[in-house]
Amino acid sequence: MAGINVTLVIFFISLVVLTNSITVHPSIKGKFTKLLKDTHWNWKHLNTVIRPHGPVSLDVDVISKFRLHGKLKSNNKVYRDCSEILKANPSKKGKDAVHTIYPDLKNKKLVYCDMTTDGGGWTVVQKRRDGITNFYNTWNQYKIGFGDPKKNYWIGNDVLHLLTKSGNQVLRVDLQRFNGQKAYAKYSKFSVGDESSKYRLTVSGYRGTAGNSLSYHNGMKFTTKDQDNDKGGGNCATTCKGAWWYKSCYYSNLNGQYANSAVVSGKYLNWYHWGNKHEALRRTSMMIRPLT
Ligand SMILES: [Ca+2]
Repeated sequence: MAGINVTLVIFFISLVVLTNSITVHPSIKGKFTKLLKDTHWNWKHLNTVIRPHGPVSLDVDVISKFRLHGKLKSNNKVYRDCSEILKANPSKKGKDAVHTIYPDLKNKKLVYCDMTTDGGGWTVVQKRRDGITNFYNTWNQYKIGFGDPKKNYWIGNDVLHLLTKSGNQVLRVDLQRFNGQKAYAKYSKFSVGDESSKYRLTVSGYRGTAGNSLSYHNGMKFTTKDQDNDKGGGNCATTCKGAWWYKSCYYSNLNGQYANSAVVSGKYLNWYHWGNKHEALRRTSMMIRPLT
């Protein structure tokens, strides 16, 4: 008898902020009490608490000692990614900005949305602008993500898996040299496995102007300085000062060390086939959106 599910749809909620939590406005409690009455059970509404961020959950204690779990559908919309945000809000086209997304519809993540490039709706998963953010990080840091979506960041491999597991995601990589030249690479298929697969990369369907420096990494596991899953003798993350789907070792190294000029060396952020050299790049970004 316990664990009865009720879906309560309320289109407008007003929130009153209390000390450590947010409780539902009395108008909702009234609707909920009515719902309980209509079930002909001996319910008595004692408490309603919702979490301030994410899909709203509701706990209600009842006098019969059963516990009732309900769901509130509010007008605080929850979006899985930037493409959903743009679809629901076409006026955001052309306005790149940081947004909150809910890749699993539960946990939030701050990301940068590119609403301009190639029609917009892109969720940026990697961005390098300058050298202030360290990318020579551990497995766990790459797992959860790090940095600042406004500047330099890695979205996190768990979220990358959640966003791409449906198998219909397009990847776009944008690159800029220190002399200002730009190029891009687009892949019609991009997905990253879960942690048990070591975030294995699946990528195909290249087109673009930068050259295809990612297909070499197709099928590879992710490697960090503290977890060697590559095909090379040593640890490629240590050798190349980054973290990537290294093989032995790379044709792309977008999480490599940041240089302040176009130096040529294997440890910097690089997309080899753009010029066929290990020239350090000034700016990079990787972003995804569903194939349409
Ligand atoms: Ca190795």
